[in-house]
Amino acid sequence: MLELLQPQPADKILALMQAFREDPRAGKIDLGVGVYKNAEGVTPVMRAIKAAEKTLWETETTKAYTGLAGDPAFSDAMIDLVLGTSVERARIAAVATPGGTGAIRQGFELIKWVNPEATVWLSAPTWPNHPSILKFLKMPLAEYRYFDDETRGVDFEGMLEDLAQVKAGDVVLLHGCCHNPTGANLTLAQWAEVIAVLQEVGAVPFVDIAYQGFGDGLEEDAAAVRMVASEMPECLIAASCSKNFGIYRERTGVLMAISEKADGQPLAQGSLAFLNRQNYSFPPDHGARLVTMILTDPALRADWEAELEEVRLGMLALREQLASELQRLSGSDRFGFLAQHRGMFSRLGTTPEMVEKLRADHAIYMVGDSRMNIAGLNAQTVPILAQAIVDAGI
Ligand code: PLP
Ligand code: TYF
Repeated sequence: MLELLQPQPADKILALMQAFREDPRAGKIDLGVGVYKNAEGVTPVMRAIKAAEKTLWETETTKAYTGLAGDPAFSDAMIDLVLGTSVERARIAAVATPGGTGAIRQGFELIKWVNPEATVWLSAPTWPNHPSILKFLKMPLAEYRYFDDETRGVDFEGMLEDLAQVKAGDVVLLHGCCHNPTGANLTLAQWAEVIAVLQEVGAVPFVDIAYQGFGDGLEEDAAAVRMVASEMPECLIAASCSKNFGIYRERTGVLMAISEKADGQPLAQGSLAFLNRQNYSFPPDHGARLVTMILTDPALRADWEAELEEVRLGMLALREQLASELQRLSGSDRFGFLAQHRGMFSRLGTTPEMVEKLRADHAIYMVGDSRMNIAGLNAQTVPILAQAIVDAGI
């Protein structure tokens, strides 16, 4: 049997992470994988997580199974964080999943299960795991225009034109904030226009939110998903706790399914729990429990929010420093988009050959599509990157 397996292409982002580790050059700069790093290049355990872990160690009395949906208190806390009061609680079904990826995977399986013909529409470009999972599940997928290579902003007209072609019952996957890989995001006024088109064509939105708190703030970053959830009859949401709680390896996420009416919720809830059972029975608990403790304890929550805000403002300062350094060195405003983009990533907008040249000549690692992880920089490396970009003639 096993001899029938075919080798599969490597995940380019993870392959880059490995290549960086193996590069012996001093002063190498890692702008690859999307993991937050502080100015010392460390991905710290957040203070509130450490405090919650200590309390958990002291107070946890059992590690017996939770439930197929995970601990309902985790779902409640995450619904509150992501959706606030935008949607009637009784309409929302939710289950814990292994990370945001697990939520996306479960969401895709739910779509395939109920409507195998539904096409899932992805932004061009998007996080590579979106198309990869859809292809693996043999689900129909299509792309809508999203990024404008010239302006490095959103090609909004193209996006609306493409979304107008979506068939009723198709699913449109949207990044809730901090678009990966481009860093270019819709304004709230543009979200309202997108929602109007989705309503008109009868599409189901699936919002992937993996960076809440990394863009404009916890509440601000949730504004779009709240607008979608409150105005569309139905909606799926995959939320990740990996980045904003810094618990990448704990695999903590949630899948929400919002039914048109509250009487549809029990069926959706039962179906999500059933899907969990088919794939792994019970979702991981440790990270979910820490998140619940933090979100429901006022002191822990305040400390978490304060640290997250430091992280967010640090990335924003790096964006501004890089944009102004590039303006100074190039004498042009063409890199101003770096200060406009939000989240961890910006797409520089250059060729794979230039990306390779930066790696070979300067030990600067970015993804082949010229996506940079801004958090991989610090105040000392920003001028080095800016000089390398200008020297390469980008
Ligand atoms: N969605 C997007 C857009 C992402 O960038 C990520 C990144 O890791 C995820 C989902 C899933 O994250 P995780 O599975 O680590 O929670
Ligand atoms: O886009 C990124 O870099 C993050 C981390 O298979 C990541 O989302 C990258 C690849 C992958 C899983 C997570």
